[in-house]
Amino acid sequence: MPLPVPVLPEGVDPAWLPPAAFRAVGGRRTLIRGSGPLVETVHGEVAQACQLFGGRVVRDAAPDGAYDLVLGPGAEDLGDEGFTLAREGGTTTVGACGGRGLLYGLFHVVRLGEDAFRGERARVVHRPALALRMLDHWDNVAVHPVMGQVERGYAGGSLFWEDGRARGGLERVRAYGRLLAACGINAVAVNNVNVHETEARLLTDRIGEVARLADAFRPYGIRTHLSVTFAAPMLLGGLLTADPLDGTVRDWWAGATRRVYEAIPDFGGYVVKADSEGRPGPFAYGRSHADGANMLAAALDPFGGTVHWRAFVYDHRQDWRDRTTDRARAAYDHFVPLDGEFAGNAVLQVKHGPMDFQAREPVSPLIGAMPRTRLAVELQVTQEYTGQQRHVCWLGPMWSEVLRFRYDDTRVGGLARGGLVAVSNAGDDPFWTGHPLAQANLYTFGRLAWRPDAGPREVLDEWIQLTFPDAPARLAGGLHAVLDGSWRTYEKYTAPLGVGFMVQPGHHYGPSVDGYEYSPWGTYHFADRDGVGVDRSAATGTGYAGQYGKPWSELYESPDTCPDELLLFFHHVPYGHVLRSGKTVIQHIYDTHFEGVAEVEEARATWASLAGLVDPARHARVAERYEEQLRCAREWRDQVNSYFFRKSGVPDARGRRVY
Ligand code: GCW
Repeated sequence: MPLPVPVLPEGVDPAWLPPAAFRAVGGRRTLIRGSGPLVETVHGEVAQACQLFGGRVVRDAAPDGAYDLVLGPGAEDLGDEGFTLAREGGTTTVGACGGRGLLYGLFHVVRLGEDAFRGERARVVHRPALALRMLDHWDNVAVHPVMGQVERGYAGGSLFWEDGRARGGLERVRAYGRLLAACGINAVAVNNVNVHETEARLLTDRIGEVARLADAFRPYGIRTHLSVTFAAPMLLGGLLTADPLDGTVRDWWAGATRRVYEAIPDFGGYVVKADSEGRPGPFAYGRSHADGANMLAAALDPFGGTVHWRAFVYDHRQDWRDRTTDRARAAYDHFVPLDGEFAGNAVLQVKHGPMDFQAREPVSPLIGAMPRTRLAVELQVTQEYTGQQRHVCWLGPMWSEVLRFRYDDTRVGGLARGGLVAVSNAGDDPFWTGHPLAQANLYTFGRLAWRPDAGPREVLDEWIQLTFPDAPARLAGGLHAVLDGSWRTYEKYTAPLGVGFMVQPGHHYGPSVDGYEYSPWGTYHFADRDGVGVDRSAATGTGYAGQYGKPWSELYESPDTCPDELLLFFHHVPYGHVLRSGKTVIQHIYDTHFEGVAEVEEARATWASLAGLVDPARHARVAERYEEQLRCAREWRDQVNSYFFRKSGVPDARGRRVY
């Protein structure tokens, strides 16, 4: 029986799967062959498309030339997720040996639209570069007094949890799973890595609620994961310890995990934030993070599950007077000595930068330094430090730079054998992501996880074509104009030259140059009357630059060779220091801040000119957010420029207004 396509609740935006995106498929004759639950999903998709556009879908007949599209078992083993695509003699053929592969093949045809049915196509094999393409939701079940329901969430409440429990109706969760499958995502963690007391129970007596979410995701090939607290044996099991080498603790985890699999046979595994920002962990027992991760890996192993152990471990109670401790060093210092000690089903999940999702950071040196460990790289789709979905900031180019970064001869995208993970930006907002254009970030993440070397601009093209299927060239051009350079624009009007963290403490929105300067979080810029930046060189600084292999360690070591955009991350330099661009640091600060605001003004005008080409509700929502982005960008410009003018006493060479 074909599985009906989830029905979007009234008023919810179809994002990149509007009905019109299915026109090419829906107007044709399709044959579907094979069996299994995901084949029923595929059938449901094609059947609905045919209903809309007058085509026809047949099951399990012989492929006899009467069909425009044949979706069915392929000739070779491409794993569960791969598929082939070819076109010959007027028939387009998708071959796959797994249900997921067939579904991904169908969505690929949808992306191609009419092109899928033109001319001839030599057979091409499509296979994801990374087996795990995962979204972590920082959703709380109970609304947290400080963080709200979704920690760092800018898109309303949780898609999963409402009034303290899993939502009653899960049609929207099914629709979310469908959107995710259409961009290649295959795993979701349904609760915050900061596991509070209510959420801890999802592992045990409340696992039934997680099982219902898993049921909603399964038809679109998505496995469900759960964040758990390391202290669970004490909190939930009444034990007196959570020591990972203690027999009773290990037994407790084995039993709890067995019961999880009784409820969710295809459960993906656990996500753990331990010894990080106050969360419990193995350090309390004098054990290593490999001991902690391996205990959970052992509990999951009989069932094929994986533990995602986060490497975000640093001292968040640092004394700002202490210049010897460098937060950027922490993950490497903690984890590199453990290389080779992690179990085969333990994945070390590493943030892409050494600090914390700033608009500009170097790529974490840890990623290239653990060849005997399965690593997953973690990105942040939710825009905590990049405008909180009030600002347009398309992160495709940033992620692409990260994924293409080469340590010696291997790219990050190749080192991430454990997968690519991101913190989701979706919530129960009618546009899913608060800012309608932030949908592009979610889509781009999925596609880059499938193919880390894909060109981000082409991915954006796909998103535009799917989301606005009948877009005239002027609309597509306008969308590129406002999105393509938006990350660089954001970088320009916020913290300069890689220094980071000049944000308002706590909520992290808007400027506060010294907001984190005297804090315990390890986030400093050290600006004084003579200069600014953090000396992280090996020769005179914290030694962080020495955590890279060559050529990076050498390149970052000297201000003469360090790339401009990271200069203040690696070096403390005088305001008059001349950048590789030929400008002084202080003039660069002034210029980029004026430029950044001018670029936002231009983008706002471009968007205004697209009225009439975009549906009015979406147009209005974006227009309204541009007003806020511009207000905030001006605030950034004036605070940052004034701050550095007052510190340095050096006026803007172009005499513009600085306060
Ligand atoms: O960026 C910081 C956020 C925290 C978050 C933490 C983490 C979930 O400000 O809100 O906690 O990172 O990644 O664990």
